[in-house]
Amino acid sequence: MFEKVLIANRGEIALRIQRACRELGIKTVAVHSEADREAKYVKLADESVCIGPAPSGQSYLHIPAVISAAEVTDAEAIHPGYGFLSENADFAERVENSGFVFIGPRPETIRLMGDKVSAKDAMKKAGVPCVPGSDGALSDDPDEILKTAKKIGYPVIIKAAGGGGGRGMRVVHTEAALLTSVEMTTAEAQAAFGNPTVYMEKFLEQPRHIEIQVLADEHGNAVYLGERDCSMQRRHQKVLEEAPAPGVDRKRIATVGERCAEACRTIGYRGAGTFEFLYENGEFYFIEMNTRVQVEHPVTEQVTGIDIVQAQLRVAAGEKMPFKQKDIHLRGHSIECRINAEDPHNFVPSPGRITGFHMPGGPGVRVDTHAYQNYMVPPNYDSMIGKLITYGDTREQAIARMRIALSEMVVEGIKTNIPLHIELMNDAAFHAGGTSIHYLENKLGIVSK
Ligand code: MV4
Repeated sequence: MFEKVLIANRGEIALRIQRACRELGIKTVAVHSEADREAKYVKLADESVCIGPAPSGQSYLHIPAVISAAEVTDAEAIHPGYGFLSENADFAERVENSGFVFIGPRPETIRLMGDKVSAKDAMKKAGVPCVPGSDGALSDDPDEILKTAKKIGYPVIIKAAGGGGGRGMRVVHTEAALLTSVEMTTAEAQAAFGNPTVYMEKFLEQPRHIEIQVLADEHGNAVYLGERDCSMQRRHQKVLEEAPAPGVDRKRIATVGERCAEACRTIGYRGAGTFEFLYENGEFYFIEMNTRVQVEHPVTEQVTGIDIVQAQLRVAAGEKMPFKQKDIHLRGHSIECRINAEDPHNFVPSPGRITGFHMPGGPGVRVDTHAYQNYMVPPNYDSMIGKLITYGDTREQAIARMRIALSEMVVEGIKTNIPLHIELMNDAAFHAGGTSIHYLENKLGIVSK
């Protein structure tokens, strides 16, 4: 196992990774910007290095600063967390070329999955069910484009190969609108990602967003850790996630999960990863793969009993996974509410000093946060200040515990989205389970795109 790991991230995930390292006897190096100097998790780390001013472009995204910090502290490996440099193949490559271990997949894998056309192509070849579409990049011949759309059937969606996570897409409802839409998406893709490649898919109107967590080692072992339902979202920001996904046939999950694990073996995947699917009318359709640990990993930890961050550290150190698929059993239900420093009505960020802070507890309650009484939420980063995760034998019990935990939670001095979560815990459609990706935006009165 590593002796010392550098954590190239901030906030709750920096603390989460630090705790996993500590449990494995690994020393930690925190890197931080000037805005995060006083953060408690920075003080808790064995060592810390200031890597630049508050703007993330000059600190958390500044590759030479992160690598220099690893050099001066003599760290052996770098954990990128989520966001920032976590899915940057060039960063992973430079980490490795500087003699450090990148805690994640090989740079080639990150690159393969970063290009959504090559990702989908690889997954289709590996037997993962995909959304019907153009099978590769869209031709630049107008007749071919029209023919492809006719074969798929309208509505279709045009997506940028360099996009993902909701960036660079356009829905097309009629043949008359197709060619200009393709042209516009191509131009935007070139401008935004430096890659004009676009592809076409059947547009699914009311899907759910369900993802499958995988874990793979360097010795050809790969498992899936069940699924998460992440359909409750607003403008591509997840608000609440749960595991398992309510009302989905377990046999279908097992089949698709096994395909994901098999795909990992085929491409030589290493580490934790997530297969994102759209789910509609009982069928799964692969859209993208995430090659990092995700914000919502705790709900999977709660229902599997597996510490995903520890597993990342172990497989990065070359260990064999200590479990096989037959050892993995889902038990109970878990829900995560993302707690954001924002106005619950208009979602405008609300940074500032937390003047009152009390966290809930009791059976089946987990709080992952770096915040505390008097903590100053900086205005420079994502507004998420923590996650409230509950567990129960049943979904009803997890919801009941969430409702109680939310009522106990006190965050004063800034606005938070706690009132929104309280409202969701009393929402009839949420109670029924299985709402689509458009449910929350419609409930909030936003006309979805
Ligand atoms: C889609 C889709 C419907 N049909 N693809 C948005 C984010 C990116 N990861 C893929 N996205 C979508 N792709 C087809 N063929 C609808 C979305 C989508 C969405 C997906 C997941 C979570 C939230 C979403 C919100 C709007 C649109």
